[in-house]
Amino acid sequence: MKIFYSDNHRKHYPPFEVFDGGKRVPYLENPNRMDQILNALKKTDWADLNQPTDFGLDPILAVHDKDYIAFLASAWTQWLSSDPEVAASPEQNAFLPATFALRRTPRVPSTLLGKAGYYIMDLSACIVEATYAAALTSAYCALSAAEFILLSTVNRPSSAFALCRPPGHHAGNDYAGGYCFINNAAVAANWLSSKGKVALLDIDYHAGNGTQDIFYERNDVLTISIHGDPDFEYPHYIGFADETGSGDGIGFHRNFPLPKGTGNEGYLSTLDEALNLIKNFAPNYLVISAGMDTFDGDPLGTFKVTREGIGEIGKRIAALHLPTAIIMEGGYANEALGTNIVTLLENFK
Ligand code: SP5
Ligand code: ZN
Repeated sequence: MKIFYSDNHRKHYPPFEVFDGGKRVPYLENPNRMDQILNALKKTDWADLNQPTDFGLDPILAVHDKDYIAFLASAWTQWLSSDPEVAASPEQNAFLPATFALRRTPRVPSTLLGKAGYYIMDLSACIVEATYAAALTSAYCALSAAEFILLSTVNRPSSAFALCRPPGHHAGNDYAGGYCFINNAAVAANWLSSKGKVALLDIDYHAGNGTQDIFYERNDVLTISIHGDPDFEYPHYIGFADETGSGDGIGFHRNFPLPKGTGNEGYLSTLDEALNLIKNFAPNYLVISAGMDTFDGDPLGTFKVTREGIGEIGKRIAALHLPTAIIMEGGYANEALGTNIVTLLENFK
């Protein structure tokens, strides 16, 4: 199986994030996640690791606001030169606002911190020097996987895995959040949408709010997310069952919020509903936002999906026999992450 990965993410390693209650904790979305996955993939005889192609900025700007991308590109440098304390020990710092734009208006502030509260939705999208380059390369991994499934005509519907870090599904057109800066899966799905109908299924534990926002008024990309009910879980304000699209997009977004403690049985019966919607839509291409934080024991999740459950999820998605780009999202039980990803991907090789 074609896998697209780059080491460019490594220096994107903020020294902390902030949890509920103002608790400063080590950054859970860390480079070790990739090492766990790489080690497990290298033990298989089917993982074919490739560097991503540079697609330039156009496919990114087709999904993201240009002023937001310019903000991401320059935020760290500006932050560094704005404060001597940061300049004195940059490695102990991360760029984060403390004030957020509640129900914002279209007016973008002119100052760095004003922009930060406008473009960032929470305290886990920390920006450091290497963040923008890492986010761009991560999107190129997703685009490379999309290009591979588009071009490969050999042996039946093909699939490819984009080992993306940072993840993407919480990033919207003009905002970062939840460890995400550029929405890799949305960039890939939008790129594919010029070649055919696309379905994007998000199986990360958290609602794919960024993806939902980006495609909400479109009917050429069906977006579906299965996740912890936002009534109790991050991102809290979006991802409810009655949000089904607007304008031309009515009926082309679906959310499946599930209760705390959801296990294999509850998850798989919901997955079957989602897969039926995809079958009825009859897409040419499938993009999967593949978060592994539904796994029992994930430090950010409450679900009880087991390794066997993840295998079954992979099997049922693969049974659609669609060209499929699998995009890495979350998953923080690092010691199980490699095995879980291999268990998912085995169904697509
Ligand atoms: C890509 C992805 O999975 N992003 C998830 C970001 C979630 N950030 C929310 C942090 C809320 C912390 N709650 C701590 C609960 C620990 N039991
Ligand atoms: Zn997640």
